[in-house]
Amino acid sequence: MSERAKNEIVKEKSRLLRGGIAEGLTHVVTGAIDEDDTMLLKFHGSYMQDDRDVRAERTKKKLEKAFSFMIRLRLPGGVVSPEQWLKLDDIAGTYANGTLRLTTRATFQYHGVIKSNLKRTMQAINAACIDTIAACGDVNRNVMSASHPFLSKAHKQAEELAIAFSDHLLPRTGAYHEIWLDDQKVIDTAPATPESEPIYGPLYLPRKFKTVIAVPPDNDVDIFAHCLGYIAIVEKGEVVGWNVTVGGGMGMTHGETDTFPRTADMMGFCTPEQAIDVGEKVVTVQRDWGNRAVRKNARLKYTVERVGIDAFRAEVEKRCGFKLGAPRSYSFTSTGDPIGWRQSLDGKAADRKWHLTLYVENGRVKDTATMKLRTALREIAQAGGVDFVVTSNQNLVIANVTAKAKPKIEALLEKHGVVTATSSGLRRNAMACVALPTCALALSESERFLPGLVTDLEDILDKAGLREDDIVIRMTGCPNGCARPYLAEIGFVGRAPGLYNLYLGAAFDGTRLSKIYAQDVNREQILTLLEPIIKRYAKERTSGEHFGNFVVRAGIVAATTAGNNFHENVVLAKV
Ligand code: SRM
Ligand code: SF4
Repeated sequence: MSERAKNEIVKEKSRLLRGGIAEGLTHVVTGAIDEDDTMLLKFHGSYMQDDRDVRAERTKKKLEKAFSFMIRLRLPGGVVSPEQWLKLDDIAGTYANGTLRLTTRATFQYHGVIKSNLKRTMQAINAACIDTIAACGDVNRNVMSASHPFLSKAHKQAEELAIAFSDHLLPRTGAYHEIWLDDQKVIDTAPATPESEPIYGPLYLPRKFKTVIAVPPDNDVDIFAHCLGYIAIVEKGEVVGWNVTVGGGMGMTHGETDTFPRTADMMGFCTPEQAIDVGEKVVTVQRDWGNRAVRKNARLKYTVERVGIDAFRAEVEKRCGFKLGAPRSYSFTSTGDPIGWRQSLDGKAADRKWHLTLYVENGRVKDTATMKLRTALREIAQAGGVDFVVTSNQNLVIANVTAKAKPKIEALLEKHGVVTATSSGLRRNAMACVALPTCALALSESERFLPGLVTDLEDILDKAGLREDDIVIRMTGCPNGCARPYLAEIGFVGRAPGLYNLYLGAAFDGTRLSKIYAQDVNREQILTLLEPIIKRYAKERTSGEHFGNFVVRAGIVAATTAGNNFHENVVLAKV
């Protein structure tokens, strides 16, 4: 590994993530910032983008691209108070494009913030006692935990670990506070010893690093898609320890078989007291062993694939100074969110609070002519007395509702045309990444395309009598996998405008990846290909058999095994 990836040099020269960001913000002749600084900006939670809908027209007119910035919040555990909701909503209207975007990693994104408003927006976010530090970049990013922290004591413990681990791995540089907050400490994220990075070192990690925490039987966080995962082992309502997984990830590049999605390996069991230490050591092993020469192979999944789980575990144990236990038994049932009302599991029945999981199409909180979701949520926040929780499926939980307040919330949602049920089991389990017009890497539409395709598929499901069946469907506008499409029973990955690769056969509980079934298919071809499979599924499935398991059993696609042979045994359908 003699040569280093360009990002490594940018990080090294950055003076702990400062670079020229502060100065670049003052240049008024351009809406952009310097290329090296765009890399560093990610560590501060923001990406420079341009509106791709108008890119060609502006190029023709010899105008600069329509630059703006996406901002992602760090929100471990995903909970915001009504007061915070109101502030976040204000920011969406004042500085962003009038929408809040709930992400597949259970936080918020703003789109369309122009350079001259970037600092003000960062300050407004921090004034809501939320920050954006390390929401992106080569660091431990936002930590996701099971979507219902208020459901039981164990769920709360998962949220607490998410917050503690996220805080423990925050970069210690003072750059963030210096650039965005003029060194004003709004919340306690400012470092005690600003100018050293005791865990990361000056080069931070070779690549992004993602941590999640699951509470079985729900695998809503898609534990096997992430670098580091903790699975709660619960006895008598308490977490007695965590099974630890390492080496999952989704991203790949079309046509490059040395890049691939991978499900995480089980590394072992640790006690609650050991959890943060074990996670920190996983991070430091990846810091030292990760590939800093070839960025496309720099994620932890490639390190684990290269050295093997036994060698990786041995190094983590050596650094911890203790051995991990054998993994305890657990089982997952699904990766989706149970849409609708749900009551806390702990406590006396009469005292248990209610939680409403709202399906938010592709996570976009906005007002339309028929459905005023943003207004409804604003009014619910104004009334107070609830919490909001962003889920890892881009949905939103209105949490901690009393039995008395329940009908009021329902009435408010109804008043603004917000439907609390989904039109089908397919839509309930649908997710699409942002893609066009903001994502620089999008090869095709996703968020703006999937809802219509689901409507078309609903007609086919209707004919097969499957409208209410839960089937996981996900789409991304490129192979990076932001909506975890390779863990969907039906997955689409963008190839070019209007064309997608179709993947089938992932397990409903998130334990097995899919396989490619057809390449470069358009909307019509997708429907033609899926109709007979859906009909066959309706006729031939065994009791309780999920779609992904059926297509593997029926030999429509081969199974991707635990060995992650994603690119092997592929037989493409003829179109
Ligand atoms: Fe992602 C890059 C959006 C979850 C894998 N992702 C991007 C960027 C920032 C494009 C870019 O680099 O210029 C996208 C911004 C689009 C926009 O306009 O907002 C983007 N990713 C998203 C979000 C917003 C999708 C969504 O619709 O919700 C999700 C934000 C999560 C968050 O809150 O932190 C999002 N991205 C994911 C996930 C899912 C997950 O983590 O559970 C993955 C797959 C898991 C994984 O990391 O392996 C994912 N995003 C990527 C990759 C591929 C990484 C790789 O290993 O190859 C990229 C590209 C990159 O890093 O070079 C990427
Ligand atoms: Fe953009 Fe690709 Fe991620 Fe979709 S999957 S948001 S197109 S990077």
